[in-house]
Amino acid sequence: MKKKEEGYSASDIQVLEGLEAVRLRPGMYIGSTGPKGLHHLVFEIVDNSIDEAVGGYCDWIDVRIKPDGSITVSDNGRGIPVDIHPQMGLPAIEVILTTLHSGGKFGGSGYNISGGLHGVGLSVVNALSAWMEVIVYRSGQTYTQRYERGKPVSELQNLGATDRQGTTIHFYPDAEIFEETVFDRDILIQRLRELSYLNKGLRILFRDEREPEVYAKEFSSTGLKDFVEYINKSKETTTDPIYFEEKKDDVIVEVALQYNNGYTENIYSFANNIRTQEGGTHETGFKNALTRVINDYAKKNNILKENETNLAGEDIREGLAAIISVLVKDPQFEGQTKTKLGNTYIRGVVDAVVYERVEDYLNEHPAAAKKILEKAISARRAREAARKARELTRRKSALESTSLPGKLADCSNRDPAQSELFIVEGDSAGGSAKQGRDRTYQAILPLRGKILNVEKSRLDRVLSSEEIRNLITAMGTGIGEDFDIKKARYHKLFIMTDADVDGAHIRILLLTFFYRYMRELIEQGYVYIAQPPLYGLKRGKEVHYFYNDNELNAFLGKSDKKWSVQRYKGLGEMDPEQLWSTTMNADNRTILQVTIEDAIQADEVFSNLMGDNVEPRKEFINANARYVTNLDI
Ligand code: 0RA
Repeated sequence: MKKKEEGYSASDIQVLEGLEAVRLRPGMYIGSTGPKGLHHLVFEIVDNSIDEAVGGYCDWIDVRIKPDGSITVSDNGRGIPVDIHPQMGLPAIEVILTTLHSGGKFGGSGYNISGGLHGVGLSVVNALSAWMEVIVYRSGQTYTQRYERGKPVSELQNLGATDRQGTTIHFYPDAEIFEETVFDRDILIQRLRELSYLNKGLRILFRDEREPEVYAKEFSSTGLKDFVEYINKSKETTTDPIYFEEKKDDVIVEVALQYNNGYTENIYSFANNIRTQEGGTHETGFKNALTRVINDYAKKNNILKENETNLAGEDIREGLAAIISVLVKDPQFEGQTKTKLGNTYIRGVVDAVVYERVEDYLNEHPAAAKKILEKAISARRAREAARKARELTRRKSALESTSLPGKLADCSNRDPAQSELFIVEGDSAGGSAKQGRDRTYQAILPLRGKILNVEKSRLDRVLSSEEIRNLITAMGTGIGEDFDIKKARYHKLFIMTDADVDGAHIRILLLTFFYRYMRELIEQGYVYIAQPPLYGLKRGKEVHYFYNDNELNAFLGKSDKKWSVQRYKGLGEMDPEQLWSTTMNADNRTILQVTIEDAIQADEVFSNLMGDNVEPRKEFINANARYVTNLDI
């Protein structure tokens, strides 16, 4: 091809500069070079296949981790075009794989994924791969080409006739770029399951071929109805799923909702298949319509008297699980984590669809309507009781505002910027921490573990617990509308819990509490998770501490000596000196700062803890504990 004879043309140089920029600043394109960025490579390619499916060109996608740890993503879509691109004089596929396009893609469904970290394009994955091979089945022919670190190392070859159609992309991430190149099967599976629910009729196949015994899974769903049932699987449901899909003004709106007898709301919203964690106009439209339509129904049917005040949205959403998925031509993603849908016209579109379809449902299912209303009315009663209790504590704390909780061992320094508060699980660990600390700048507040009985209680109730009130007074900021970060008595706040399920539980509760009532603490980076060691190795006077299994095994693998190994199940097993030297001493401790994303995650986990069956809940805590332990900072 021309490259050989003419050297680099201007457009070639631009191309190489583009991909070089990606390799120089990978974080700008995929968020991070940690595990999150690594898995994002796979999702980026899968998103392209999904786009073919949304456009109606493809009905299966196959994702594999190959025995060597590389990834293949195959689909039966139209195949990436291979004809010569008129301006560039290169096959279109080579242009697509070597040029940075901003957002908008050629072809596809028209509902492009272009927000957040998504939509950066195949060329970014190519640039960050040690190698990539593409196979295209198109117009009865098979084509292939190989790239290394983003550059073609072979020409596009025709391998001959085929009756297949579609694309296979095979790649290995570049170890020069990523901290680690080992894929986590569960992360891939979670997103593939979600994508399968979001795209009904699409088959998604997954294989992990790294072990001799291959792990294979197939996802195929009838859509959001299955999704909402999956979310409610550990709950006792009180209605059947309500499901509808409608296209209005070029927007495709799809909704499923189902009530359970729990106390939380679980709303998951998506725009163009991307999870909108921070909500946005589609979620607002849904909530507004639901509140109006249920109040209107209640008044019309005399369940609420004409002069009675309306039910609040939060009353109507107690025990609600719902999925809202929209496809939008020009999605605008906003917010701190770029996961908030911003297009204002979407609110009205979703509102109109939801009002009409839920109204029809209520009229046709009076028994279900009655149950929904009974639940909302009892939620309102509980909310009003909680408000009275809160006002009481507010007045009480105003009276006692100068007195700090008796359990708090405060520090002597009065400068908040230099002061730290350790919230410690259990009185015995609290005692060790009090003895071990540097009392000039470290304060200790022990929490009795079991007060924080998250299950089956609304967060309002948690708020009325004495332990939580102690925490609020110790921080000095107030909560909710009264919150004032300038009054914070400490600028570092450490959550220090045991390395077991109860500890994870308490951590999730505290993060949820901070997220909902003291969010700015997290936004300002005041909140941390202390990292006590998991193991201590002893031999005579020599001691080594390890913070995870990998570190321990690496050390034991290199050691020819005999060590006595202690696994610390709780903080209480460490004496004050150990706790100080391993976990609290600012000169050598490891600390993890909590990000707003971690807190959102914890808030979701918290919501799921409220299930009614104990077993699934335990599994859930175990499976999700990592969200609040392995913080990606
Ligand atoms: C550009 C244009 C067209 C399709 C694609 C790219 C495409 C990309 C990927 C990535 C994985 N699978 C894919 N399938 C298709 C439109 C092609 C046309 O108009 O025929």
